[in-house]
Amino acid sequence: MVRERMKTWRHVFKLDPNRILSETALERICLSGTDAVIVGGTDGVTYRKTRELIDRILDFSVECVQEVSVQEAVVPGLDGYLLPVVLNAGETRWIVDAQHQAVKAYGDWIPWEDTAALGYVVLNPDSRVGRLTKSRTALNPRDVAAYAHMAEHLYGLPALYLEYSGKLGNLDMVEAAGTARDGLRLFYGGGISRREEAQSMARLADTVVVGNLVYQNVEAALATVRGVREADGLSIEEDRT
Ligand code: 1GP
Repeated sequence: MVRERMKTWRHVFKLDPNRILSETALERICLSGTDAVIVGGTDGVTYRKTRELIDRILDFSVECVQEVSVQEAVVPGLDGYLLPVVLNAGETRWIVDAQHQAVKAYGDWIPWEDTAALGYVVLNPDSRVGRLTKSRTALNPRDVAAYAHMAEHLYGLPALYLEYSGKLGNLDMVEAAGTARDGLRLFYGGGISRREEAQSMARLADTVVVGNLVYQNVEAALATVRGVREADGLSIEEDRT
């Protein structure tokens, strides 16, 4: 079950079907020791592009799940599917309507045991996802803590995802969510560009997500895996490929 497996993820890479990644870079990412690769994006996500990227990732043994933001782009047969639910979205489309349409369209074919919702709180108003969802980002740590309580106790979501996409997050906000949650898994994503940043976030969040850096500096992206392992008191061999 993806709900259970995601509890073991400390570091994940998020790869965007709409961006170009060389074979060498993809291989290094998949062999990096990360716990999983999430395939998903906000712009220009099509079935063809998603399928092509996923087929390339499936050449490796790393766990690969799809984050479904466009229902037409769903690729069958994967390890898992994550459905974002943007808790602070300004439009119901991103909270319930898109999910309703997807479930209506796919009906009985949805592998529920391998499908989980991710409760997003989008915190960067300038990000593409922030603009698209019209998220209410003027939040303080108490707001974020309340979302964590709601996600866990009202909605029974398996995970809350603090999404700073493109910008490094405020540690107080991450800490507030981390303190408020109990069994809920806390994902953090946004703006990680160095090993030390990954390490700091891994001390506050359960799962650290690295996206953009993969396309900017693959060497630095690989170092974030080591940063997260170091936060756990582990070390992995330097990647010299
Ligand atoms: C994006 O949270 C992820 O959905 C990762 O953010 O691209 O800024 O690393 P970055």
